[in-house]
Parts: sequence; structure tokens; C-alpha cells
Amino acid sequence: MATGWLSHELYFWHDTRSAGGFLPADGRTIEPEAHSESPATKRRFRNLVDVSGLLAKLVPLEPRAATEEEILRCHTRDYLERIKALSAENGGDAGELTPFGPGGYEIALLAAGGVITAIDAVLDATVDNVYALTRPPGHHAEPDIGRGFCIFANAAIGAKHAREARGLERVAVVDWDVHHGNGTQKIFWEDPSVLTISSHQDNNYPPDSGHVHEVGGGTGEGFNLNIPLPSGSGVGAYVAAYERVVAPALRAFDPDLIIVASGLDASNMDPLARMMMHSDGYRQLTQLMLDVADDVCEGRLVVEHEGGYSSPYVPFCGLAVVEALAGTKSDIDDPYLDFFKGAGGQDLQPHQAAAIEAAEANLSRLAAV
Ligand code: 3YP
Ligand code: ZN
Repeated sequence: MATGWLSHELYFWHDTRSAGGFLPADGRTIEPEAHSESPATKRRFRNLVDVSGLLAKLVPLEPRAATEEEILRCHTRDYLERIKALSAENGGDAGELTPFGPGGYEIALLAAGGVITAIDAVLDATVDNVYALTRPPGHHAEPDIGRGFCIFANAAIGAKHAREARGLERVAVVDWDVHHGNGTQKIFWEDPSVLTISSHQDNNYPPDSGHVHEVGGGTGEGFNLNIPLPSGSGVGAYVAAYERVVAPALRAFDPDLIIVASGLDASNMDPLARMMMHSDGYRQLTQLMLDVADDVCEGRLVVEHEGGYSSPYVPFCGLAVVEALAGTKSDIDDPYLDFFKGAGGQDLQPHQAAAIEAAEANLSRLAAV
């Protein structure tokens, strides 16, 4: 069993500019410091995988840049040209809350291309599964606008590649980032060949997006599933959501490849959400995805990075995911785990179960088509 590791130093050079949290510093009201989506958190994840000894056991994968043609499977020519032109000057904003510096276009191409590289490695059986630690993230990016720190829709571009260049019949994208995967949802809204599933904190970001009744349209009706979970949800709610909704949906859909959009921002320590996941929760979700992938698509699983803003804690959640993918445990234990396991409300609560049941009701539609 081989697990791939894909990252690149340039991912950490993507410049989100000075800010206060997720708002740009304006020289008047917001004192400048590092933006929430800074390289530090992801670099620390990479470094912990290294220090744990696990990195040396993974198969290193070198990302290539996505081509314009590959980007245009999900984005408009107009939008691509806008990003390219801004990047060639001093950078700018890709749309909504998505700052980038000079050269940001090329780094975003490398992020989308990284997911393509990871998918090719799994489809060519170079590796069984991969973690792609890319940056900038992608799941909020829409065809003609960047949103929520995302420039190009990396996971969606990967899914299109798997379908159109590699000829797969069905692909599933499972998004456990704590925010709604609105871009992925939008891109495949009318497409029954790509099942999109997003679990997220109810009504966090984008506003008024990711409701349980958004199930896709046209021939794609039934092939988009949202699982909005109440703020405060912990491991009990997450595991229940994945066991009762995500896993059955994947088994019914029977994809040829599963892509996980792995935000690590549902953790107990994340500043941009209010959930209570911990590293062992992420380990359990990863194991569940591996079990399903083993049953439906010969284990073909590509996990690609999205958000995650707790500098101290993202590394331990990320390490747990990578350990699970590699079927191993390093010598490094999560030093925070006992604190978070003991937190009140980690077990499934009735109002969380109700939210999961509402999402579960959409499974009958999936089974019917
Ligand atoms: C974008 C602006 C406010 C919340 C923020 C969310 C970014 C993210 O991690 N998306 O997955
Ligand atoms: Zn997020």
C-alpha cells in the first residue's frame, strides 16, 4: 500500500496580503497582521508530517501547472484573463475576500494542477491514495468569480479531468471543510456524473448557502447533497453524518474515484468556525472514506486541502488524516486530544441528529435515479 504526498514550496508563497482575520488591512480601522489564510498553518502541517517520520515513507508527487484548457472546464475565459492580468501587475482581489499577490495566477494554476497530478497518480496506480497539500484553496471559487480565499476550483477541475481526460464515468467529491463547498456545488449543479456532498457549519460562509434543500437541478437533481450541521457539532455529529449520509450516498452512487475536499477548519480550535472536531475525528472520517473507496472504487481516494486556520492544531488534524491514508500511526500523538475529547457536547445531540435526518431524506432521491 502506497500513499502519495503532493505539495510545493510555491504553495506557501501565495500572498494573501496583510489583514485582520479575513478582512484586508485598510490603514485606518484594521491594524495589519497576517491574513487568516496565511502560509504558516499549512507549512506547520507539512513540517509535522516531516518531523513525525511519515513524510519519508510517502511517495513524493511533483505538481504540474494546470493548462488554460483545464481551468476553462470550470471557469470563464473572462475570469481567467482577469486573474492573469492582475497577477502580472501587482496582484489584486479575485472577487470576494480573495486577495493575491504578483504571480498568484501561476501559483493557483499549480494548485489546480496539483489535484490533477494527484488524480493521475491514483488512476495510474502509482499510489493507492494521496494527500495534496495545495494552496490557494478552491471550493468557494465559482465559474466567474473567486470567493472566500479561493481562486480556481481545484477539486472540481480535478473531477472534470477525471471525467473528460481520463474517461471515468462517475466521480464523487466529499467536502468536509467546515464551510459550504458552494463552487463545487455550482459547477456540477446539473451534472449527474459528479456527486457533490458538503458537510458544513450551518450558515457560516458563504451566507445563505448550503441549505439541505439544495439538491441539484435538471438531470443533476439528487446529485448534490448538503449536510448543514448546527454550530457546536463535535465528533459524534460528524461521525453520524458520515455513517448515515455520506457513506450510504457514496455506496449508492458507486463512483470510480472519490475526491475529498479536506478543510481542517471544523476543529475545536479554529478561529473561522464554531465546531468541535479533533484529530481522532478526522482519523475516523478518513478511515470511513477509505473503507467506502475500497468497496466501490478499488481504494482510489484523493484528499486535497482546503481551509484550516488554527496554527497550533491544523498540523495534528492533518497528520491524523495522512496517517490514516497510509494505514499507520507515527510516534507523534496529538497533545491536545485529551482536552478536546473531554469537551462537553462531543456526543451526538438531538438537534444535530435532526439535521442529519433531514439530509438523510435526500438519499431516497439519489437511490431513485
Ligand atoms: C471566508 C470569509 C469568512 C470565512 C472564510 C471561510 C474560508 C474558508 O475556509 N472556506 O473553506
Ligand atoms: Zn473552510
